[in-house]
Amino acid sequence: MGDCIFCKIAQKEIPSSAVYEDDRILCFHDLEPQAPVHVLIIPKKHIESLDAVTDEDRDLLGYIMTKVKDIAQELGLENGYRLVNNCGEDGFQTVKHLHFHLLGKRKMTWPPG
Ligand code: DGP
Repeated sequence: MGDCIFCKIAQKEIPSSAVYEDDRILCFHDLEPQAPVHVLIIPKKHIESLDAVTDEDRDLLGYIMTKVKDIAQELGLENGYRLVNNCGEDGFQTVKHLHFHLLGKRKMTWPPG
C-alpha cells in the first residue's frame, strides 16, 4: 500500500487528470491511452486485484459497476464502450491496485490480445 501508485493518485500525492471523484472511487485518464477515450476507475480503498476482493467489498464493487454508465455518458460514449479488468500475471495486470479500464470512441475488436 505504501508505494502503491494508484493509492498515491487517490490521495493526490501524484497528479492525475480526474474525470470523476467521490468519497469511494476515482476515475482518471490513463497515462498510456489505448483508445481515444481511456480512463481508469479505481476504488480509493487499496484492493490488490479482483482476485483479492472479499464479501466486505461487495457493496463497493456494485457501486463501481453502477457508476460506469454515468462516467461513460459524461465522456460521450453513447455509441458503446469496453470495460476491462486485467487480473494477475496472465491477465497482464501491471498495477497492483484494483482498476477497471473504460475505453471508447473507437470500434473495438475481439478477441483481445
Ligand atoms: P493494467 O495493465 O491493467 O495494470 O493497467 C495499468 C494502467 O495504468 C496502464 O494502462 C497504464 C496506467 N498507469 C500506470 N501508471 C500510471 C500513472 O501514474 N498515471 C496514470 N494516469 N496512469 C497510469
